[in-house]
Amino acid sequence: MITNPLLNLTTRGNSEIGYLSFFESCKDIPFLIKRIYFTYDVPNGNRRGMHAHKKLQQVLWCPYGKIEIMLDDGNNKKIYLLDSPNKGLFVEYGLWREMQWLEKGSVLCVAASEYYKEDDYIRDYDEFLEYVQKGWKEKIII
Ligand code: T46
Repeated sequence: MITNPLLNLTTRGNSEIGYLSFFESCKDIPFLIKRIYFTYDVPNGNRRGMHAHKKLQQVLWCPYGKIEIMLDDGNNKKIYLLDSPNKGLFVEYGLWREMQWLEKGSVLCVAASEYYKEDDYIRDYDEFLEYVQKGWKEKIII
C-alpha cells in the first residue's frame, strides 16, 4: 500500500515580493541527493515514465504548470496532481509510475538518491509484477 507521499515544501515570502520554497537532503526528504534532472517542452497530454526503479528514491516537483503522476505498487494505483510549485511528491523505489502533462510549458523536476544507471530501471510491466510478487529486498542486485 502506498502511504501519503505528498510533501508541503517550506515556503517563504508573500504575493508582494514573491515566494521561495525549499527542501533539504536528509532533513525534509529521507535521502542524500546525488542527481537533479528536469523534463520540459513535453507536448500536452503526453505520457512519460512507464517504469519502476529497483533502488532509486526521488522527490518530484513541478515549479511551473500541471502534471499528473500515477503511482502503482502492483496492487493499488493512486494519482497525484502536481499543480503548485510548493508541492513535492516522494517516490519510493518499487513503484511503477506514469506522468501526464496537463498544461503546456509544465516542467517536472526530480531530485534523486542515485546516479543514473539504466540497470536500476524496470521498463516492462510484467517484469515489475514479478518483482512485486517475489519481494523487492531479495531481488535488488545492482
Ligand atoms: C523518472 C521520471 C520521473 C540519462 O541518460 N540520464 C539521466 O539522468 C536520466 C534521468 C535519463 N537519461 C536518459 C535515459 C533515456 O535514454 O534519458 C532518456 C530519457 O529518460 P526516460 O525515458 O527514463 O525519461 P522519463 O521522463 O520517462 O523518466 C524520467 C527518469 O528517467 C525517471 O528516473 O522517474 O523521469
